[in-house]
Amino acid sequence: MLPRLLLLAFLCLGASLGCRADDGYRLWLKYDELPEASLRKAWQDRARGIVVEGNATPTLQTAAHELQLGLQGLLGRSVPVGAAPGGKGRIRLRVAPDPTLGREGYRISSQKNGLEITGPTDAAVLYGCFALLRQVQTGQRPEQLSLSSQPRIEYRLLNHWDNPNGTVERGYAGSSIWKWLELPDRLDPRYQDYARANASIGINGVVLNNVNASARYLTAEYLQKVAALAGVMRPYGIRVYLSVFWAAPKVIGGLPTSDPLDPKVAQWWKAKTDEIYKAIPDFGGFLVKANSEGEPGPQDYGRNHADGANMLATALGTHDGVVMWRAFVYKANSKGDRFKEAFEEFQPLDGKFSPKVLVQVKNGPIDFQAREPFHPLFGAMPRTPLVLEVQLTQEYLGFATHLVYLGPLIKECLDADTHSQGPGSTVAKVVDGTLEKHSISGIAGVANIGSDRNWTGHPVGQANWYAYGRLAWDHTLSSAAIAEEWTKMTLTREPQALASILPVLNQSRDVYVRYTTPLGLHHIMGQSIHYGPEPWLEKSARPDWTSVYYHKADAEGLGFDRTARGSNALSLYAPGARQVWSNPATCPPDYLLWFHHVGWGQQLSTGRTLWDELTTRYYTGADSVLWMQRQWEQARPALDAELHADVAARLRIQHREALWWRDACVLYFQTYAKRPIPPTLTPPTRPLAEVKELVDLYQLR
Ligand code: BDP
Repeated sequence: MLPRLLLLAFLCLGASLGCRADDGYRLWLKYDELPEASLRKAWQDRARGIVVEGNATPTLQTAAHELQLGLQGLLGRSVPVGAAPGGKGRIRLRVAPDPTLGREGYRISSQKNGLEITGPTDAAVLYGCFALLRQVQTGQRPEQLSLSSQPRIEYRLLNHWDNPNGTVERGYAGSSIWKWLELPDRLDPRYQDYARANASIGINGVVLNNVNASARYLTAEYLQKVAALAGVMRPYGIRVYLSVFWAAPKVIGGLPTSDPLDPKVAQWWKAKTDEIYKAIPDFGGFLVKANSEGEPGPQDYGRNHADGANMLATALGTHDGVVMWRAFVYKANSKGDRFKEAFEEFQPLDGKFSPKVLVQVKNGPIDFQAREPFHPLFGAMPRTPLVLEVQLTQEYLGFATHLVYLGPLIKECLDADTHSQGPGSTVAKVVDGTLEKHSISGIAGVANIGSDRNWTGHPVGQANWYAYGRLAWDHTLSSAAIAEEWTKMTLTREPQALASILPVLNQSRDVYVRYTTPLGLHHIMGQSIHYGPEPWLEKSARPDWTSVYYHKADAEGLGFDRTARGSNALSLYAPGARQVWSNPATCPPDYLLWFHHVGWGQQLSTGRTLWDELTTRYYTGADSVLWMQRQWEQARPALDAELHADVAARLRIQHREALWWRDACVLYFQTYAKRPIPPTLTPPTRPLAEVKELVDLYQLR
């Protein structure tokens, strides 16, 4: 009797604590009891027990355990694993060949006695279990449940930019979650929760370390640590990968060179690769940043990117791994337009890469700006599988302070039409391999994850991790549908609160663009740390790290002329895509200053002059943050108090900083435009000099 009472007391305490203490650790895998009794009952009838059929592999056991954990929480009663196969209300997990599902697709079907989750591999069944939990969590009913889904992209990776010393390059959520000093002896329980979260959205690979890589990861000592992490990930269908330092044969191999065509170098990589596969038989492969931003690479020896990538592919030999070679390059002393550089280096190499190589391309041609046109390499390398790289960590989007839901940004790139094989040749079809008939395909998200209790710093940063995974699995999902799923699983299913929160998520990226870089402005942020406005920046280690290089403000107007009269970067796009942007009169305003130098007094398609439109966007953008605050406030009754207060506080900072961006940019560009702020707007009350000082404060100079 006593234990029962104690349990009751614990539950009561838990329930009362539950009113305040949502620290975000559980992400979208909340599994709190469904509030609706009838819904609970409907699911309970179909979920009395879980049966694993056939060989209970570690992944199937993991799947059964997760399903049990989830259902017990959501339905508020015990759901045993291993219930009698003949019993009613059982959920059967079964690996079964199904040529219509690919390797990782699942099927959930209602049966007379319950439900069945099947798939051709145990990982597929695991994905099916998470899909079923998602149904329950988002409040769907079980009657006539029939679902099947398979991923459109094969390699769905997170890229961590984590360093051996625990720092995270461009990380804003604490330090690295990988505790290299403790590995391989101690496995932080967090690794498993990380793996659960990834598996729940179909991520099947993680690159553990920064692309600006340390050679240390390839030492025998570190490979043991990597192997320990691989052991945690394996039951979740996740493979580990490493970023490699090109000069490793010199730094840790004692060779005098890293020339990819030197037989000793090739032999070193071959032996190293064999050593890795001995420790980690399902190792995923290598990610390489070479001859970029000071990193060494094959060009140091007069070789090209294909020489380097192919040598590594040869080292992989028959091991089941791939090389992801990054196309994020721009020459150290370039005089041209940085927009064109990756294209000029990589496009001529199309057809020269070996079959195990994928070239990894950022979504846009410059560098993860709040809005970029799609990278011109998409569609222009039909004989090479291209990995789309997007950034989830908000390096250029307000760190972990600004609420910016990235679903629309990722989707905008995936949906962009390259016109490479006529209309409808979207980036998504290039990336998933269907357009150019590739047998391998990949997508990578630069992780926004750190040691903060809630993983991502900003609570809504979790939605970006979630949305990335869901789009990597199925790029045809809408970003709004994903936002709704995430919000229901993570925050609330209360209809009024949803009606307040969802527009905030869906519009947040556009709002951010408006108060930072409207009309196609780009790369005008604070130097080095990439935070806050610094449009006046004119001196840096290289011209293409300044702001004036990109906005080109002068007495006449604003914007980078990339037409034939200017850098002609537009010529890199297929005619159909180019046509959309090449005429300033018809170019969508969101991309205008990416491609055109436009006169201050020029009338835009919006009916306003450039100057008036620019200032109006800065003002409406900053004002929209107040709207976001009001919407968030309305959702308060439905949300955990602590979480609500946290986001509300961040929104206050966001508004202050939106005003900072607005005033900095409007006042600075006014020094060129020499026009008054439109009469409907209230001019900034502080002078430009005062705003400039704020940057110094943030940059800690
Ligand atoms: C830039 C980041 C830099 C990264 C680089 C990259 O500022 O820290 O190393 O991208 O992607 O945006 O390699």
